[in-house]
Amino acid sequence: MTTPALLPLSGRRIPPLNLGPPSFPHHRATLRLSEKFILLLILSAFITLCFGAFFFLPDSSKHKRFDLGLEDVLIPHVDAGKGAKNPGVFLIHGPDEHRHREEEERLRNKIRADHEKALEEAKEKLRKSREEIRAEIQTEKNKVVQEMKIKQNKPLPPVPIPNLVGISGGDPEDSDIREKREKIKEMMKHAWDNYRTYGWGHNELRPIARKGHSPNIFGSSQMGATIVDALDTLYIMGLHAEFLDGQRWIEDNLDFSVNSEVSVFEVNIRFIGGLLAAYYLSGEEIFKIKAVQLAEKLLPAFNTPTGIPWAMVNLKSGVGRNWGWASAGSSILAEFGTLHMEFMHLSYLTGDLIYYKKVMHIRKLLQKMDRPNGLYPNYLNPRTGRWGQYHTSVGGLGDSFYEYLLKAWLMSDKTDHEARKMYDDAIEAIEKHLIKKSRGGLVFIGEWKNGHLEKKMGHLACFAGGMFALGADGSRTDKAGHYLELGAEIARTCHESYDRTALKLGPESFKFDGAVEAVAVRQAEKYYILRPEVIETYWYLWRFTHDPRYRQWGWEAALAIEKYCRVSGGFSGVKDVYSSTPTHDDVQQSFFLAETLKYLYLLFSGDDLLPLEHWVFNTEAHPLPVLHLANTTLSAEHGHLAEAAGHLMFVGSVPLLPIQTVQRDGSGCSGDPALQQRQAVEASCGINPGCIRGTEEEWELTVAG
Ligand code: DMJ
Repeated sequence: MTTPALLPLSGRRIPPLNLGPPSFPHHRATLRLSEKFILLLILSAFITLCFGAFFFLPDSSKHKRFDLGLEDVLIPHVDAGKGAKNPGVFLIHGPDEHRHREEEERLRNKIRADHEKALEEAKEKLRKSREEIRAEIQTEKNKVVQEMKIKQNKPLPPVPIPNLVGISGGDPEDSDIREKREKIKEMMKHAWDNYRTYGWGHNELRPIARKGHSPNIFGSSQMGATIVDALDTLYIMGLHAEFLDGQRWIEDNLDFSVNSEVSVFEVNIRFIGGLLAAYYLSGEEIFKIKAVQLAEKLLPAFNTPTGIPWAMVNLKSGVGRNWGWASAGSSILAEFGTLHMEFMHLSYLTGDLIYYKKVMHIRKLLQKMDRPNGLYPNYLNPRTGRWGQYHTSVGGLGDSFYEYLLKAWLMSDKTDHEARKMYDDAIEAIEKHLIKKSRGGLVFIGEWKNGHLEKKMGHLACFAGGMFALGADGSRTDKAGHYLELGAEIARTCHESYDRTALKLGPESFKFDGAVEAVAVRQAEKYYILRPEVIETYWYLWRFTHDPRYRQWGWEAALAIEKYCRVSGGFSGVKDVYSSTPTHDDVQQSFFLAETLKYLYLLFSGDDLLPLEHWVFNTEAHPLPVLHLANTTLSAEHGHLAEAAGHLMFVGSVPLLPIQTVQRDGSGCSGDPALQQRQAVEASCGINPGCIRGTEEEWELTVAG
C-alpha cells in the first residue's frame, strides 16, 4: 500500500530507512506518513534555525555580518561624494533612509557615550581615596550577603513583645469632645478613601488631578508610602477594614528590590517606623518582615569612609550619594541623626546587632567632634568627617536629631543616660544662642548662620514646643518647670503664626524683624502643606497640662484645614495662607495621614490611648513601645528570653548588651578572661547566670554608656 504524498518531492525518490528486514521488499516512489512527518520536522527546525540566527544572535554578530559585506542587503546603501550636495555628507537610499540614518547615529552616539562613561569611571576611581574604595568594596560585599539573606527569607526568631498598653480606646466622656474626635476620624476616612480610589499604590495623591503623586524622596517606584504611613492611624481610629486593605496591599505588592534611589531618612521614618508601629499594634508578622527587608536595603548607605550615611541610596545597587544642594557634599544632621529609634527596635526584633552598631557609631563620632558654641552644625561631610557650613537650626536640617536624643532615652526606659546627656547639653546651647524673645513678647527659635542669628523660625521648628515639654521630666536640677514653660511659650508663638494669617493656618516660616512678628515676609515662605508640627506641640502640651486652650487651638486648626484644604478628591496644601482665596498645591502629603490627623485624634482622646509612659512616637508620629526590659531580662519568670538566642537586653543604666543563648548553670560561656569579666559585671547587675557575646568594642561601648 502506498501512502499518498503530502509534499511534492520533485520526483526525487527517498530510499526507505533500513531498520531491519522490510516487511514489503519493494521500492517506493512516495513516503510513509511517519517519514514525511520526520522530514517536515527537520525542515521546520532548519528554517527556525536560520531565522533564529538572524533575529536572536547578539547584536555584535549581526554587525559582523555587515562587515562581511551584507550591509548592502540588510541596510540601505550609504553613498558619499560625487552626487552629494555636500561632499562628506552621506546619502542614504531607500524608503526608510531617515530612520536608518538615525539608528546608525544613535548607535554611534551610544558607543561614544559608553566609552566616555567608562573613561570617566576609571578617572573617578583614580581620584578616590583608599577608604572610599574600601567602602565601595564593602558595599558590594554587603549587598551580596543581604541578597542571600533575603532569598533565604528566614523567619525571624521570636522575641518577647514589650508591654503594649493602650493600643485602643481613649473614648472621651465629654460629648462635645467625642464629636470632635469623630469629625477627625471622618477627615481621615475622606483622605484615605480618595487615596484608595485615585492613588492606590502610588506614594501620594494629587487630590485635584485625582491621580498618584511621586515625590523624589521615595524614588521612582510606587511603594505605597501613604498606605504604610497611614496604617497605625487607621488602627488607632478603629478603621479596621481600611487597615486590612492596606495590609493586603503590603503583603502582595510592597517590594524593595527595585532600582530606585530613595531618601534614607524619609524611608526610615515613614516606612520602617510605619511598619514597626503597625507590627506592634496589630501583631502581624508581615510588617516586621517587611521592615527588616527594607532596613537591609538601607545598610549600604552607611558604607562611607566615616560611617555617616549618605542621604540617598539606590535600593537595588546599594550606591549612595548626597543631595547636590547640601553644603560641600555633606550629609544632613536631621537625616543621619534620625535613625536611632527605628534601628534599636530592629536590633531588638531581629537579634542582629548591625543596626545598633550603625547608630551607636554615629553617636560616638558626634561625641568626639568639636561643636562651635556647643551647637551641632547641620552639615557633616561623610568623606572627611568634618562639619560643612556652620548652620544650626532646630527647624529643617537639624530638628529631629535633638528629638531622637531625647526619645532614645525615653525609649530605653530612661536608661540610656548618654543620650539624655547629649540632649541636655544640646538644649542648653540652643537656649543660650538661638532662643530669643521678640519685642512683642513672643519666644522664638532662630537659626545660626555663620556666626549670626537669623530671626526666622520655620514651621518645622514648632515641634520643639512638644519636645521641651516631653523632656521636662528628667531634666537637670530644677529645670522641669522651666522646660514645660518654654514648651508652652513656643506653642503660643506658633499659634500666633497661625492666627495672624487669613486662613488661620501657619506659613512655612515666619520672621521676627522690627515690626514684623510671627509673619512670613517672602512669598516663597507663605505656603502650608498640611504639616503637623504645631498640632503635635498642642497635643504634648495637652497631655502634660490639660490646659483646654490646646484643644481649642487644635480645633481651630482642624476647622481651617477642613475649610481651606479639603477638596472633593482629598486634602491639599495651600500656596498662600495670607490670601483669603487660596490656591491649592494639589498634594496630599503622606504625613497628613500619619501625623496631622493622628495628633488631632489623640488631642481629642483620653490619655489612656497610647500613654506616654509606654510609647514613644517617632518623628513621623509612629508609636514604638518603650523597651521596659531592665529588671526582667533573664529573671526566672522571663526564661523565654533566655531561650531566644542573640537578642538584646537593657542592663541597668547601660545601653544595650547582646546576649548569647544563656545557660542557667553558666555553662557554654567562653573561658576568655574578658568574657569572664563581663560575666562578673553581669552578675553584679543581678543577671546571673549568663554569658555575653560581642566584640571588645561593643563591650567598651556598653560599659562606657
Ligand atoms: C515629617 O515627615 C516628619 O515630621 C519630619 O520629621 C519632618 N517633617 C515632616 C512633616 O512636616
